[in-house]
Amino acid sequence: MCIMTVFIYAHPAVAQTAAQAWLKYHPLGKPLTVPTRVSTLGQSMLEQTAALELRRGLLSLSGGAPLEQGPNIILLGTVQEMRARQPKTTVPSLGPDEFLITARHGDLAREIDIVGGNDRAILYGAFALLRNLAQGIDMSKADIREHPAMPVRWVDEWDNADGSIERGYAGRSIFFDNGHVRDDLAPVAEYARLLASVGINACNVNNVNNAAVFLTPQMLQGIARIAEAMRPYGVRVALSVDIASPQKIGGLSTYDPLDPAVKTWWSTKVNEIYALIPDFAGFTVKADSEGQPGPASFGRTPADAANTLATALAPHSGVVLYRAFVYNHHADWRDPKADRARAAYDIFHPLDGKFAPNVIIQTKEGPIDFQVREPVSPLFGGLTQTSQAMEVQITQEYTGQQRHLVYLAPMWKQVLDFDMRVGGASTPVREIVAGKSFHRTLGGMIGVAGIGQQAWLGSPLALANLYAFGRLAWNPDLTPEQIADEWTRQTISNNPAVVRVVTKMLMQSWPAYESYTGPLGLQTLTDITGSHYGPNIESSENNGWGQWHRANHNGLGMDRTVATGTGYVGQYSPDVAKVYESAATTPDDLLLFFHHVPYTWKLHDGKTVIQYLYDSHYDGAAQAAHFVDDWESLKGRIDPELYADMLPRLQYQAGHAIVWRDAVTQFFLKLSGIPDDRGRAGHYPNRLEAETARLTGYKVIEVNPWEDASGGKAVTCHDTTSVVPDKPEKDYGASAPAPTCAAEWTYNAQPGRFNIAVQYFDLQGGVAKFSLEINGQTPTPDASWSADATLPTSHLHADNSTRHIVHNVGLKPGDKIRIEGTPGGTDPAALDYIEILPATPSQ
Ligand code: GCV
Repeated sequence: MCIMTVFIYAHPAVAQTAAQAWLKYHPLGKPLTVPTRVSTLGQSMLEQTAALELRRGLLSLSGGAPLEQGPNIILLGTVQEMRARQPKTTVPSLGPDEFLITARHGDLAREIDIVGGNDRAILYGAFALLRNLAQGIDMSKADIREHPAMPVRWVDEWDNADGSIERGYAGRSIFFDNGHVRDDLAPVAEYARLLASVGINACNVNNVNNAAVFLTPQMLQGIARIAEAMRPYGVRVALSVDIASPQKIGGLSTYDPLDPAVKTWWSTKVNEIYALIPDFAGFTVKADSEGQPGPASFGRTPADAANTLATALAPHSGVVLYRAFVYNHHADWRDPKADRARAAYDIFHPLDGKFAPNVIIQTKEGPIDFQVREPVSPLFGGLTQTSQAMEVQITQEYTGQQRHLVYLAPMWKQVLDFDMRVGGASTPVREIVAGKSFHRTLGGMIGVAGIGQQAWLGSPLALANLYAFGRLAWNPDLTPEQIADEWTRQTISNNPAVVRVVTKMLMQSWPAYESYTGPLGLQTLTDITGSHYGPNIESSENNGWGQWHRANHNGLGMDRTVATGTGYVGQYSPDVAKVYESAATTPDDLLLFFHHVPYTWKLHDGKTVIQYLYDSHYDGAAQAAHFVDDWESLKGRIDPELYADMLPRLQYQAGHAIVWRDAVTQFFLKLSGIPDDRGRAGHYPNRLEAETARLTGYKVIEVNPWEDASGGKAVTCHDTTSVVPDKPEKDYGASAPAPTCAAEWTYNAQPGRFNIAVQYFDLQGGVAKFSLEINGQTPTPDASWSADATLPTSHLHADNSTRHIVHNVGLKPGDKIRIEGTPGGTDPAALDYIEILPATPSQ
């Protein structure tokens, strides 16, 4: 028997650390309920990592108290090692990644055993013990046995070799820069710690688009360094591959997956990879999709392509994650039978049973593309002889891009719990992807993470999504509330009042976002051909991308029924199809995904669709404003830096929710011609439009799309009268002095104290400056500000429409309210309106 005790622990000096996320280990302020001497029975790398992590965590949780030297220990080992040490004790057999945490109390010593079914399970057990301790849970009588629900628990990064990240909102890549793997991979190791702490076991490091360069010998050397940085945490590296690589980088004249030379090329390449990275996890493939090459060019199927790769990987136990995200993005929008939602099932269902055993079909949770709400992809029920994985998006491409608080676990959980009723039996998605329903050995969950150099996901609360993804992939029976509670306790505070507020905010955030961006199954009403961020309702129509909502003067929604529509509903099992085929039985939150109905269609509670659209947008925006109040209630009770970091983000969100609300309600008011019962849509009594002000220098312009500005118009401090989409505005850089423009109104209502909300456009390419004066005087310190945010789209658009509030300003009839705007760079200091609101103190 050999008990190894390692005393030395060196803290790596890393700029970006796991402590910026949930591995903070705040001192508990009370004695720990476990021993703090940590010993290992074996010498494997993962066992040693587990010991180091425990020492590091215990030291921090105990507030720096020296670790014990006495007889009490936490003992780590595999099942075999524990059995050898304690022949008289029964140590149960454990599966891969399964662990036990058991407390024993002898006469002379206390002991916590962490036993793993393999080395990695010991690390998972160590993190589980720390997770519990960090939440203040008494572990002195620990008796925990856990195993992951599914074998494949991967994150995918969409990082490009140049260091940019597709759909990433947290700065540049931690892996790549300028065509190479970065020299400093310390943040990669920190990322692996984070991933391992929630049981994620592989990371695909590159974008599914334009992947060929990642298989060059020079790049593979770098990938091997990434694998080395992640290996101590049991996180294996995978790569996205371009199916045309044999031609693009291999010099072959074809990439036909059935061509013998192509097959040999892949086998040789795979052998080269495994010589460098013996624990390489496998390949992810995006083919015949959104311009990526694929087997269809040779009349071959996805199974032909996947199996060629799988054959090359099989001798090394590697897997192929072949994405079902294959569709025609040049669909005919005039064809009422065309339907992008059908594509995955139409293409992959006929291939069921034709894939090699180490192929997993990776299907996005819904049939379109990570919209704020979609039904569950019918393909989960359509592959019973093929392993499957569900792909979700942690990076918030269509859900607010981390500028909006949107906790996605409740959405993922609904999908996991959805019963596909295959063969009329209970087959929830969580059991299908775990491989249980159809007895598959592989399966799992993939999260598109999008982490970058800016504090991992850019916004602190967005990290709850990365955490929740790992926890659900480990145990899909956890509830989103439980996960939010765990995350908050580890990240922010164990104070029950704080936990209550943060958990409530997280839980309310997805419903809120849905209600102001795309309720009733309309999908996110965003700029489909552009940023995927702000509203642009018609952008999804009249093009081949297929994210159609079919809104016209009479009604809206897409008819996907078998009887009269695209037939998509028929892809579900009969039990599910029966519910969706009829508008009367379809749940309201998916009504418009499945049915085209008149605006006056009555929902289940009797409210009309149009009135629901108005109400939900006003309620959602009000909810976003409440998040600010909720957060303000935490002042003095949480870390001041976190408080100060999050507050302006939530204030921004509250303003942008109003932009969304007004765009969608104005749009449908005009299209339907049916007024809002409550008189709100299109009526803004406290608003003074910039185009009605006395303007000095400012010019009135039409905003495109019109609904992105109040009344469709704005003013811009440029000598142009129109704005060319996505072309930079005139540059007022160093050479030309920026003019200052002004908009002035005379106040004409009740005297009193007010907040003045200024709605302006914060464009890229420079920092415009604004100031507000009352009768020539600056009323408050917050009356001057800079438009210095980084927002999408280089022309006036709801993407960059931003609200600044000047608080608690005294006004009386006859007062002159003046806004001065000074362009900076290509930002023309454009203004939409001001709004006079009841006063609140500034924070
Ligand atoms: C990586 C959506 C995104 C694309 C992404 C694609 C995919 O279309 O907008 O950026 O490409 O999904 O999942 O492949």
